[in-house]
Amino acid sequence: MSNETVSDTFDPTRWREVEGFNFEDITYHLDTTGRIARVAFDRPEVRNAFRPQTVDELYRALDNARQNSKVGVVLLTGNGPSPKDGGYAFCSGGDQRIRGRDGYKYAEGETAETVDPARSGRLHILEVQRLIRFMPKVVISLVNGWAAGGGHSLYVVTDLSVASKEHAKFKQTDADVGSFDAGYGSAYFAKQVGQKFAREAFFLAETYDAQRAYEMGAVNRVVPHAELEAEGIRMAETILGKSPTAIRMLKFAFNAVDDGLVGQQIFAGEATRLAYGTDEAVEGRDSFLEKRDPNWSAFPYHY
Ligand code: S0N
Repeated sequence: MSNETVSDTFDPTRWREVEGFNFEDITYHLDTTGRIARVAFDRPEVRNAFRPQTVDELYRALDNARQNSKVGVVLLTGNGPSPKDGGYAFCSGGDQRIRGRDGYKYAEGETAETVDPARSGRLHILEVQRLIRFMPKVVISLVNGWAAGGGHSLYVVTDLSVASKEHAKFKQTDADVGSFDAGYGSAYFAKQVGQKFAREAFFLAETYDAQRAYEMGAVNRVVPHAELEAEGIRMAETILGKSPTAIRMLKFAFNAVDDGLVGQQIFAGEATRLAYGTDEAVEGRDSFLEKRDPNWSAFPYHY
């Protein structure tokens, strides 16, 4: 496992690269305890814009973290600064250089004729948004620089956000480039900050800074840039001191009210899993397997 520095906020003594992925557009690390994952955009020369490959890699890393039963918290951030001009970015959204007229995103050398529609990943950043939303772990965005367009939507969808005092900048540019995230990126953002500001952010696309984001309740904390990842790790360690089941049920409870039947389904799935652990559910299973009527007499209708 390599632990070379990937970003100016990265402490190489805390992290080990997760082996076996050979990612090009992101980096994926676990901390030395194996309980915190760090996933970072790694295209600082384009302000961490995502191309289809980036989104594929992001999904794979996040899903790996989701399935790792030791990992309880995921930090999502952007590596940097840019070697070209020193600029900082969390993520500047979809890579506009390879955006096709039909909505597909082409890889280098691909054309409308050669692209495989199944691989071109049309709008599949939304699958990443849903993975962040639905994974049973806390996802914390560490906004180290620009959060623009689809990058703005990504920080919105994370559970908690910490912003760099010096470098975090926010700008919802979707409408500038003929794009619109009409789901979590806008409607859920409005739930966080209120309708008036959310509409202003999209309709005017003016830059707002970390302090403004904090005052609106869009980010939880603003910290000096040099302390960004340390603060993320501190928050993660605090969360890891709490009951995994309680944190999971709380996350899904917070989600449920905005996620309709899908939110109810996810919360209910966790409730069912908990119920399976009771003597009552065991009696139901055993009565079926033993081909007898269930005996519910030991189980109260009211506690
Ligand atoms: C981020 C901004 C404000 C930073 O400005 P700054 O610091 O002045 O830097 P620049 O000189 O502008 O940029 C430095 C270099 O980086 C390149 N670059 C920056 N952003 C992108 C980008 N998104 N795509 C490609 N290249 C980018 C610059 O070109 C420059 O390169 P050089 O040095 O070679 O000139 C500023 O950069 C900015 O405004 N960026 C564009 C932000 C933007 O409009 N993003 C796209 C918004 N739309 C989306 O993200 C789509 C949303 C989306 O993906 C989605 C939503 C819902 C459903 C599906 C989807 C989906 O498409 O999958």
